[in-house]
Amino acid sequence: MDGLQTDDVAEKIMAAIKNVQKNMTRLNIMVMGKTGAGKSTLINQVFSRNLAQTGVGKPVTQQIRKYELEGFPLAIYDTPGLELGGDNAIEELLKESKEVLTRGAMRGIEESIHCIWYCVSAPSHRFEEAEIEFIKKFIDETSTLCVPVIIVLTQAYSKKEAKELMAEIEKENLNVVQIIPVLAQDYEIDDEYVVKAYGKDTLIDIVHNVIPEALRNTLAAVQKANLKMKKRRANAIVATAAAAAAATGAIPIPFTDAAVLVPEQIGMIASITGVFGIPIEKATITALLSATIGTIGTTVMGKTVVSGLLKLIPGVGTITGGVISASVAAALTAALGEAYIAIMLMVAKGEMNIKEIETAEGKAKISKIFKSKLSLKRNKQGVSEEKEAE
Ligand SMILES: Nc1nc2c(ncn2[C@@H]2O[C@H](COP(=O)(O)OP(=O)(O)OP(=O)(O)O)[C@@H](O)[C@H]2O)c(=O)[nH]1
Ligand SMILES: [Mg+2]
Repeated sequence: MDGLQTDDVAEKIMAAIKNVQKNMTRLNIMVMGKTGAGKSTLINQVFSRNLAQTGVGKPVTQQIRKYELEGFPLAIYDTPGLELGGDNAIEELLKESKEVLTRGAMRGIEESIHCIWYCVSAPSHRFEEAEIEFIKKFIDETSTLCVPVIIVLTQAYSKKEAKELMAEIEKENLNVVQIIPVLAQDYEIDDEYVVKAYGKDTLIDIVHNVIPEALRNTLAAVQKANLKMKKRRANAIVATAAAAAAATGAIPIPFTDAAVLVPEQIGMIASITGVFGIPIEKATITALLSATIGTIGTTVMGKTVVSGLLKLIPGVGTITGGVISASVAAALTAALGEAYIAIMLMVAKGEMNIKEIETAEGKAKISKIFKSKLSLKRNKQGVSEEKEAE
C-alpha cells in the first residue's frame, strides 16, 4: 500500500471505530449497600472512567441516582448515603429500586438493569438483621424480573473475616449469583504493611457470565479491572474475522491497493479497539497499517520482500489466477489482529504509549510482532496441512 491508500483505509477504520462505539449497547449496573460500604470506591476502581466522582449524578428517584458519561456506554444506578435500619427509608428504597428495575425491564435491553452489586462492608463483621431483611425482601419481590444479584463483600482486607461473613450470609440461602470478597483499593495498615487490592477481576468474570452476549463487549470496553477478559473477547473477534476472511477468500494480488484490507479486517480492528476502550487517532492506525499489512505492499518494499514475507505463510504455493488462498487470507487477518491485540495490551498495561506506534521504534516493534505471528501460523498450520495431505 502506498501512503495515499493507507490513508484511505485508515479513514475507513476510523469510521468503523466510531460506528462500533456508537452502537455499543449500554451496560446498566445497579449498586446498592449502606453508606460507607465502598460502592463509590469499587465503581471507580473497576471502571475506566471516574463515574462516581463526576458529580452528584442524576436523581432517578428519591434515593437512587444515575451516573453516566457522554459517549461512555455505562450507567451506574447508585443508592448513595443509604442508612439501613432507619424507619421507612428502607421501605422506600425497596419500592424505588423495584420501580427502577421494572421500568427498565419494560423498556428493553438498552434500559434494563443488567446486574446488581449489593455491597456489604466486610469489616463491619456481621450481616445486620435490617440488612438481611432488606435483601431478602428485595430479592424476593424482584425475582420475576430475573436481574442477577452479586453480593460483594467490600473492603475485605482481612480474608479471614471476609470468609466468616461469607459463611454467615450463605446460611441465609439467598437467591444470588455469588458472594465474593473484594478489596477494590490497596489497604494501608501502616507504612510497612499494605494489603494489595484483589477480587475485581473475579467480579468482572462473574458479571461477564451473567449478562447477555450483546453486552459482553461493552463490559470489556468499560472496565479496567480484568485485562484477560478484554483479551479473550478480542481473540474471539480475531477468530471470527479470520474465518470470515477465509470464506471471502479471493484477495487480489499484488497487494498494492486497499483491497488488502477486506471489510472483515477493517471491522476486526474497529471491534478490537472497541473492546479495549482505548482512544485512538487516525495517524496511529496509519502507522499500524504501514508496519503490518503495509509491509507486504510492493510499493513499499519491492517484489522480493513481498514474496519473502509471503513465504512466512502457508498455502502460498496455491496462488493462482492472481488471488491468494483462503488460508493465506485467514493467516494474514489473524496475524494482523493478534499483533494489534499485543499492542493494545501493552498500552492497557501502561507499558507503551499509544502514540509510540507512530515512531520508528514503535513501527519496528509492531512489524516484528506481526511477522512473528505470521511465522507462528506457518508452524501451526504447516503441521495441520501436512496432516491433511496424508
Ligand atoms: N483502602 C480501601 N479503602 C476503601 C475501600 N473501599 C472503601 N474504602 C474507604 O471507605 C470509605 C467509604 O467508601 P465509599 O466508596 O465512599 O463508600 P460508599 O458506599 O460510596 O458510601 P456512600 O456514598 O456514602 O453511600 C472511603 O473512605 C474509602 O476510601 C477499599 O477497597 N480499599
Ligand atoms: Mg458513594
